Amino acid sequence: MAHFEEVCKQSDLHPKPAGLVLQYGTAGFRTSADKLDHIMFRMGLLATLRSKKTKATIGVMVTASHNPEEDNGVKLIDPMGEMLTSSWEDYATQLANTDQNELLKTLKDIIEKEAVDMSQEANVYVGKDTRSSSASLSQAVLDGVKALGGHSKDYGLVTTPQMHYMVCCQNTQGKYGEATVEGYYCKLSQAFSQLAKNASNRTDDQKHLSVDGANGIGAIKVREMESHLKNHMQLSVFNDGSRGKLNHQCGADFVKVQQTLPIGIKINPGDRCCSFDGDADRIVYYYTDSQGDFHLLDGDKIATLISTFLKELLNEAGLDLKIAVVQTAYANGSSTHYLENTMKVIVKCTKTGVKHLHHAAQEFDIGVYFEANGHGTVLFSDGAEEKIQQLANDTNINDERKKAAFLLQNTINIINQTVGDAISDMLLIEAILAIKGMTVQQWDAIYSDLPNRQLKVKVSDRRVIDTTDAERRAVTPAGLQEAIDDLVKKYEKARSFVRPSGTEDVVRVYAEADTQESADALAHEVSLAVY
Ligand code: NG1
Ligand code: ZN
Repeated sequence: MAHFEEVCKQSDLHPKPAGLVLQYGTAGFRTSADKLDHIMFRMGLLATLRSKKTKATIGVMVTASHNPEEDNGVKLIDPMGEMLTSSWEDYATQLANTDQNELLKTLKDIIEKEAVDMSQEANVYVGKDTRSSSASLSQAVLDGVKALGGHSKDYGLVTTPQMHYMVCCQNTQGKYGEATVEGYYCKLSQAFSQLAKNASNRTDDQKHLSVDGANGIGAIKVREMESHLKNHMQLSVFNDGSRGKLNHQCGADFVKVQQTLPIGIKINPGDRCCSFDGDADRIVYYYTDSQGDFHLLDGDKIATLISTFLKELLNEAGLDLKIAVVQTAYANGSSTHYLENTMKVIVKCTKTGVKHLHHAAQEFDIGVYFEANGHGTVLFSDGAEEKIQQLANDTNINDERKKAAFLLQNTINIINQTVGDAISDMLLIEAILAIKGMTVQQWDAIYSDLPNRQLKVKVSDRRVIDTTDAERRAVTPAGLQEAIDDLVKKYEKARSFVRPSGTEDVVRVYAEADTQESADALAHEVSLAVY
């Protein structure tokens, strides 16, 4: 077939460096940008096949999120805006690693195995972050789509969650919203202004939020969003890419892991601030107190705020819907304790990686999921959305129930249910704080975090560590878990675990304990046990 000849011809322009082996992991492919041209071309091919197979539009996002500017990466987005299904992750890895002269054979194997109808039309949406390498790499994706005869739409610079949103909108025939960046801003800003109506008069100070854009795409997009929010919010955007380097000493990952302010942000004690990561799918909040001490409100605090708000609304609305919070092993022990024992919601722990949390959250009427690093969202089942809709349309209910149903309806609209979204999460958090008349300090005081520490350990082969129980226990190498258990026993309120990173060539160590000194010491001792 003519397309296969074209694939051969074009793939010679995107050659694979000899000996390079990469794996499609939790965050797709991610490595230094100079190794990725052939990967991008081949992911254009794969996205085209996936589109033919699903008879739907598929998304491709070129980004390496919070990694340094020199890196890049790529992720495929499935029809409902979710992460690429696991069985196709293997095809992605096969295609990425096959030698130049075997590419066609590998491609044909996938076509045969999946019985892809090659006469079916294919549509692929492509987006990219602000990295200097992203322009040529996203062009390589477009080349791949074209070589196999697919149609593509280049969204240019967008956040990762915006790309997920576009794909979902397109495949649900506009039911989720309009598949344009403008449509995204309109949907979210309308929901925000409806929610903000329920906040008592806010001062300019209360409307003010400082945003660290990580010198990335989020800074550009939050400014575009702001113009749609009229006078409902006042943003000061720092690290907007005009001077600093992407993710360098700034952004959500830096702030969370270093537990400190990002570079370049000028704030007063008590000011509410947040940081996005490099592709704006994560957000963390923070402030400094009058002593200059830094206070972080991470994904766990965000999940607690959102689930408390939703639980209260469900009570007021008189709706019997099951709400759960999904976390990972990195969730602070205090948050899990508070959610289970004070709020009395179901808490589930899954393996690291958004797709695991997303799937677990789908099992409930309302599933709030957040990684401690600030990646998360809320999922409403179809049944839950219907019940809320019905109640909002019911003319025979009292004003309190009506108001709760209205707030729930607009909460659904402000949330990007396809994936964690810094801009959408920020708007929801701001709306909740405004409606509850809560300061960032009051939010922080809901529970106190256990002091904690995260470390990275470089080992010769991180795959020798295998884990179980949602990554909270190591099964190999022999003796490691016993050594960790012995170290943990030395400290109060302590917990520690190790796991191989899915995105970096390191082993991650996490420890928490009653004091920062103990958490630091435990993390250090456990990292020595990993060698
Ligand atoms: P790894 O490198 O597997 O720990 C990191 C984050 C994940 C997730 C992915 C994808 C931590 C501890 N890990 O995974 O939560 O966000 O990156 O970006 O934050
Ligand atoms: Zn990200």
